[in-house]
Amino acid sequence: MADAATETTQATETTVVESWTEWDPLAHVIVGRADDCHIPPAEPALDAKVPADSDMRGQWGRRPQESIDRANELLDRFADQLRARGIRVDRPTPIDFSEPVRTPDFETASQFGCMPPRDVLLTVGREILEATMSYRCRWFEYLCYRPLLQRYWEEDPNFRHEAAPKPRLTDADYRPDYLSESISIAQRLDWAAAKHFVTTEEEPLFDAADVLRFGRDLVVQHGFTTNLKGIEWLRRHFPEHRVHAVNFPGDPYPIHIDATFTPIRPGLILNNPQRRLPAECRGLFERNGWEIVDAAQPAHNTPPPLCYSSVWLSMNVLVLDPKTVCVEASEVYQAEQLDRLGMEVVPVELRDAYAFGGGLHCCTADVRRIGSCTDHFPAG
Ligand code: DAV
Repeated sequence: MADAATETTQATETTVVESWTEWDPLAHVIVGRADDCHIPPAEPALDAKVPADSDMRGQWGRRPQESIDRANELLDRFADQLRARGIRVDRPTPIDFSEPVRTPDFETASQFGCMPPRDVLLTVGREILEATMSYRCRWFEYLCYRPLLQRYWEEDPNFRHEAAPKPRLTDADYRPDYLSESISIAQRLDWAAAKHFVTTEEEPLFDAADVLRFGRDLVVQHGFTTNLKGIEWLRRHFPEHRVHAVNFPGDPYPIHIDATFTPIRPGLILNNPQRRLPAECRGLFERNGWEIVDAAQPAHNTPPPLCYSSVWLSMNVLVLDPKTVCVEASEVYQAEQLDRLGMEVVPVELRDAYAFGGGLHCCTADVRRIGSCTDHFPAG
């Protein structure tokens, strides 16, 4: 628990929403909650992500209470660790995820949760943008963040609260060939290399966790959860930014960029060695002297039970400032590598919360990092 003095300081602190990068000094952040988290019923985009042999195939419903309590214990402790470093931490307000989602276009029997705010909220400068999302079960997830966003809007006269157009998510958004239960990994890799993803180009779709912020530049993953129209929508929405589409052919389930490509500080990016950035996307980084290094191997051979994410959550780290990074406590190889690269490593226990939506980067969303809109790629 944060002590009373810390709480008081934080409560009286002026709210400023502003964050331009993944690494500027973190001052204010949202940390998700595991409350009431559900395994959602089958739907096209979600099914495409669940491997044929996964323990999640065919089951859905509320997650066991002990696992929810354990995940919340870890998330609360992480929030306290950040507060102890002087970072202001806010938490979302869960809605009833057992409620179905029903719109004129589709219906699904339950929702998901609000552990990973990173998937939903994209902070770019003085704006927080609610992503379209691409899963039906996540249609209403933004509601969990509305109490906070409303408060920021009232407290910070420069805060721009934006929401991307809600997508219709009819069957036309999803490719039927991904519905088969027996797609081989080789087939998936061929499709990923050909940029044949589960989402079609019916309408703009993006999850916020497919976007990385590098000051004036935004790097966006084209994959299952973000389509080319979603990237084009971001380009038109942020006319002062350069928006770069990237894809990672080695990933059979390309959702979210944050276990694949992880900027650590200006000039340094970790890249998943099984999902290397292809040559045609490397120019921007090479011309500007950025180093892209293979991330260390994960410490685990398998993800925890009932988890959507891969073992590469090892590289889903949260940078606190260009010299300090939070790494999951059991990910010893990733910690060693970052230490060797000159970072101070802060271990944070989170593995038992992975199943609720990801790692340290996923379970947070920036409200404020101290910095400005810098051009980190002056050579274009
Ligand atoms: O490797 O399973 C996880 C990303 C979660 N935001 C993976 C990607």
